[in-house]
Amino acid sequence: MKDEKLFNDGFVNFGDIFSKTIEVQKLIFESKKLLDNAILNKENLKKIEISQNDFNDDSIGEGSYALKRIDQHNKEISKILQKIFNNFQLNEILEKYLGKNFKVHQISVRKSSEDDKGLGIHQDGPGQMNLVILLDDNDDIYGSTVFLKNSHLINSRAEELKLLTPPLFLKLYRFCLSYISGKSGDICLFINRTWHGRYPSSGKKSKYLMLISLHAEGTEYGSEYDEWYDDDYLGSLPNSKFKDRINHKIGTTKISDKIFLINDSSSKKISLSFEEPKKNKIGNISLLNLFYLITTISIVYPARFIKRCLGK
Ligand SMILES: O=C(O)CCC(=O)C(=O)O
Ligand SMILES: [Fe+2]
Repeated sequence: MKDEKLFNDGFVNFGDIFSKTIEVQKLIFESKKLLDNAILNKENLKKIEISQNDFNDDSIGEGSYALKRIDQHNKEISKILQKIFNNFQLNEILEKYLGKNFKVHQISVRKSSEDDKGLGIHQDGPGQMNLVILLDDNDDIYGSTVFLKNSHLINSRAEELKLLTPPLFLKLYRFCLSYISGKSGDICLFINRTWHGRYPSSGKKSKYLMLISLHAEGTEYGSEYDEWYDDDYLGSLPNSKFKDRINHKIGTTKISDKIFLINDSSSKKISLSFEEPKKNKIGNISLLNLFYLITTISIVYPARFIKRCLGK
């Protein structure tokens, strides 16, 4: 049932599936506290032992902030995440989507502040999925991750079509966008091939969430802006699925210091199947997305042409 929704829409809310087994309120409290402290000390992160690479502001959209490797920075958060990723049912689901060797990479908390200007429509790496834990009730579009529903089925990627649009377009196309509605503590999942962004804030409240990037077997992960987990932190963890998933040296082949390839196996990887365009039948694309494609192309292409002419 939930599978079907995820594969049709590109995103799904599983609900509060961990409310009985994990301390959700503690996770919410500690995550917000950690990011707020980083924002407060953003000019001097060294003082609070946070590396510059772990902290993002503006680079993920003006008026928003994110802190990566939050489990390494906070023991309570780490314990709760270990419980989540060692959960048998969730592990089964994720292995079905991403293959049994899938890796967990960025575990971050993100804040959309009252000044958030939004994040333009984009896609992320092939086969990537994000696990989202809502840290606030999500009952309106403002400051929420937004999606063009079922756009993961569009054959071409947004960058191939040169359709990476600025946040301004989100307001223009609000009626085409969906967001994951839910309550704080809900666990959601999305396919990063789905065209997505973040809607600007209403100016009235901020919104936090936890974003955990999951990478499929046979794909490369890592980036020049990210740091791998410290050996000291990994060494301090009890042996578990979680420990292996976040350790980039297990089940991988090194491509470079910053990029690793995840070992492949014969297991099925549903998230990667969407990257094979022939399987994504055009009939599956909604009229709304077709409308979005046609009208954005007719705005963006001529605008770019005019800009180029004026620039000469
Ligand atoms: O900040 C957001 O809600 C969007 C984040 C995003 O694009 C992602 O996690 O891939
Ligand atoms: Fe993204």
